[in-house]
Amino acid sequence: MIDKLTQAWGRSPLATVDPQMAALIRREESRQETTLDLIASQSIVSRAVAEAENSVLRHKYAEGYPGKRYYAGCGNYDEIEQLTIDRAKALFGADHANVQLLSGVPANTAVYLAALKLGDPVMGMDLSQGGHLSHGSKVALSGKNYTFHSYGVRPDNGLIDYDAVQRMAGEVKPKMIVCGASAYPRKIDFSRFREIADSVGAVLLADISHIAGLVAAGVHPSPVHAGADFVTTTTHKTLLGPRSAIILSKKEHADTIDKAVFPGTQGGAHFNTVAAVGVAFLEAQGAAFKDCMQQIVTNARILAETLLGAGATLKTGGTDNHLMLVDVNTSFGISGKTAQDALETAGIVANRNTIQGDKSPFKPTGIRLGTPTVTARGMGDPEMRRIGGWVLEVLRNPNDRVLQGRIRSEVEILCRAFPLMDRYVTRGTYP
Ligand code: DSN
Repeated sequence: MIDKLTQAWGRSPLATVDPQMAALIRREESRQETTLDLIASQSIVSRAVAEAENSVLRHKYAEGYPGKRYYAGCGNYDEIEQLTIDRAKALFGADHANVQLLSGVPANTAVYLAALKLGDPVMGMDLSQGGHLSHGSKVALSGKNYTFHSYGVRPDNGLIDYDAVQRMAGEVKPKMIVCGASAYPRKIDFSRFREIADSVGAVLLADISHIAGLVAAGVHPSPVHAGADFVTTTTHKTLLGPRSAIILSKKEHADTIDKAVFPGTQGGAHFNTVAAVGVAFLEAQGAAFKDCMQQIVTNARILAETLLGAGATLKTGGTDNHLMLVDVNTSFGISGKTAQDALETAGIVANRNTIQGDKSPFKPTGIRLGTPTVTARGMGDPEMRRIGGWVLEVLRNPNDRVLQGRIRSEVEILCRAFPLMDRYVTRGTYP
């Protein structure tokens, strides 16, 4: 009886075992295949990354670090983790890398645990002005555990107000300054942040989750080269890897960072993901990745120019990275939510975003548009001009369902010319 069970169990395809879930996944595959993803914090992975992530490495605990595990049978895991660590260090030129992070918030949480005491003063960018929840938002653990002081952008031009950051640092004497953003369309001056941190004896954490691929490719200045003590990044945005994160640090922080990750804030790492991150980092050393990162920036610039050329208002007047913030209230007299919904109906997926000056975080007046996914699918200059034209048409006529339907069809035709799913669905996975 037991034999019969074990023989049968585990060998039937998903569509047979759970047709409901299989159908939902198929529906999502179809959605991704036929829509334009302009969400700046997302991207797609290569087939090689997907294969590593979909491996038997998911089956095993390997708590600890290479050569120091709490379980037997970890020899392969030691080599996999060390390979990923070595590739991370080489890619960013860092002294030390921890590659076990489950995602971005755990990465920042571990750095805080390693470098701060409860209640310490810290500075981070305001969430509503482009920062991230884990940079001291009152509703997040960071904001509850530490005394965060938020800096922002200049009202006149939307750029980070470095002079105000310097003044605030002099007043609050932070133990740490957090730089990096989730919605900031310009280059970040990490050297300036280093100078400010040095002037008050603070350590510097750069969260480069959004721009890590650009940094790795030399398309954006590196905080590692600028001397940041800690650098965190997710691996699934411009890095084109699986959903995960890493911490890079100076040598002197290596031990405290590793202890803060495990056992400080996490249990067992997900080693199928660690291996997939390693594959993504190998790919990121190649010429094709560098070309892709350059094109991500070029595509963002072309999209921005298309919108600006038609009179739209972009925060900071444009972009020099992978994203832009469109002030849809000033440009089209609509809310961020209306813009987001109208675009989605037309097959263009983006997110509403607070922009500097918004009174309520619940009623943002901006949308954030990003180019990582469409670029990784192979789209370039002409496609970006078409996409920009569609965005303008939709935002000028947010209630016109006929128009949205027409554009939805055109979007689908464009998307099918840049197929996505063929790289993942192997014959037999979904019979
Ligand atoms: N939520 C992500 C973003 O959209 O920027 C960051 O974690």
